[in-house]
Amino acid sequence: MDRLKEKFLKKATVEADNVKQFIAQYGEQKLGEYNVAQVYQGMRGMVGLITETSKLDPEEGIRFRGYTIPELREKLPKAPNGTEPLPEGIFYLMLMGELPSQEDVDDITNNWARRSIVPRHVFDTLDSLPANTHPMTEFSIGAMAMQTESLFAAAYKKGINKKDYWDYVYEDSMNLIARLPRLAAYIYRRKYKNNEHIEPDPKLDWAANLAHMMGYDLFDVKRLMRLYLTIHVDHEGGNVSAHTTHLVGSALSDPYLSFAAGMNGLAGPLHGLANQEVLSWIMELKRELGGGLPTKEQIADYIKKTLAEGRVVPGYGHAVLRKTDPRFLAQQDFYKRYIKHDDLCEIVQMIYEVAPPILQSTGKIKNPWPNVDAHSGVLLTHFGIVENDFYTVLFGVSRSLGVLASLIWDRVLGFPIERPGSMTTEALQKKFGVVKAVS
Ligand code: CMX
Repeated sequence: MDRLKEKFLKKATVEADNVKQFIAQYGEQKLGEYNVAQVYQGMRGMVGLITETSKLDPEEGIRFRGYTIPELREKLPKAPNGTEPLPEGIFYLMLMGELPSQEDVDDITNNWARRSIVPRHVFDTLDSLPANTHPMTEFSIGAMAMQTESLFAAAYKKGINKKDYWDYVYEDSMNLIARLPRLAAYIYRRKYKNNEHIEPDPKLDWAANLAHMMGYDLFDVKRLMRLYLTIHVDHEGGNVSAHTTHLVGSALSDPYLSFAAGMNGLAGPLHGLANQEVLSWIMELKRELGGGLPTKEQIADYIKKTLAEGRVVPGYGHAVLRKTDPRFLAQQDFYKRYIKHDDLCEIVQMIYEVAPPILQSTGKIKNPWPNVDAHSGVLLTHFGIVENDFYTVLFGVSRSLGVLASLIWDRVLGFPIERPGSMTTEALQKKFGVVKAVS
């Protein structure tokens, strides 16, 4: 048994017992009321899930096991000479509920390096796809192709005790996480770099190795990749990618199937694909104005035109947040600290000043502030990663850490198959005594 798994088992045994007792004692207590609009409008604000790894506050933003992003940038272990956290550390925090030591993080780096070999047939599957396949489709197919390796599926077929589900889900999750950088880099190099691939470097940490296999060995790119893969990991349980992974996993579909399903949700333009959309939208703005830095007035006109065309302003708004996303602020800080001047990053700053009042003036957008996707693409572009339809894959590599840590906990806590109730409009109207006019 690996070191992390041994420590996790001790913690999980205590916590599973705690939850069991809590349900037995408080199971009948009421949690609140919800209304008809919430049922029709995406279940906003209805608590219907337990997610242990992180919690989102509308005003303050995300906390991972109680820690904010600025706290984690300071407290989580770093690579030698590094200034940004290693994503291995936030995985440990989400899984174990406590900050890792440097030894804990190094142990995970080595653990994932040992598990990182991607089977050949996964590359063959990707090679059979047409060149115009979207990288997110390839990423999801790649994760699905790896499902042949699922220890959970194999064990379930043989017959395993419910008590042991978590063990196989842990193994599958660790293997999948370990292999995702190689999968992502393969997709990148196949599509944009003449199908010329770069072997992993077993001495590098998880994020730096991804940058390396994509073809970026500069210290600055590795630093950005570590921050990027740390801040995108998790956003409590109700967002589409986390919720989908959890939902599909509740049917005891193995981690490969569950994660791929989550990634299909992340690939939507209202969710993770917004990072691709932001860059396209900014480039379209630049093209329309003939290049160079736009003025604030030009940006304002462009935003108004976007809204008038019935499109969304990508990178702005959020279903839960009601303030600027701290993940946006972490990236803004990265820009100010390490890059200092870049035209596209300056445009992002100008949009930040101009967009909120315009969005607010529509009277319907509940959160006029930027989310994580408003900034990420311009930082990657600064370092030469200009292929914006690849950006959501990087988001997906990071998101694996949160959704799979949660999936392990789902099985430890013995959560059942998810199956909320639904109603027809007719039944609901009848409940409230609505009489339909006869046409
Ligand atoms: N631009 C234009 N209109 C927007 C908007 C935006 N950025 N954000 C919200 N709206 C609109 C909604 O489309 C909705 O319009 P209708 O009433 O006509 O349907 C109205 O404002 C109210 O929406 P809301 O309650 O404020 O927002 P939702 O919770 O429904 O949606 C989100 C949240 C993120 C999907 C939405 O803000 C949006 O589409 N933003 C742009 C896409 C984006 O950046 N997504 C990334 C989110 C972060 C992530 O998951 O990666």
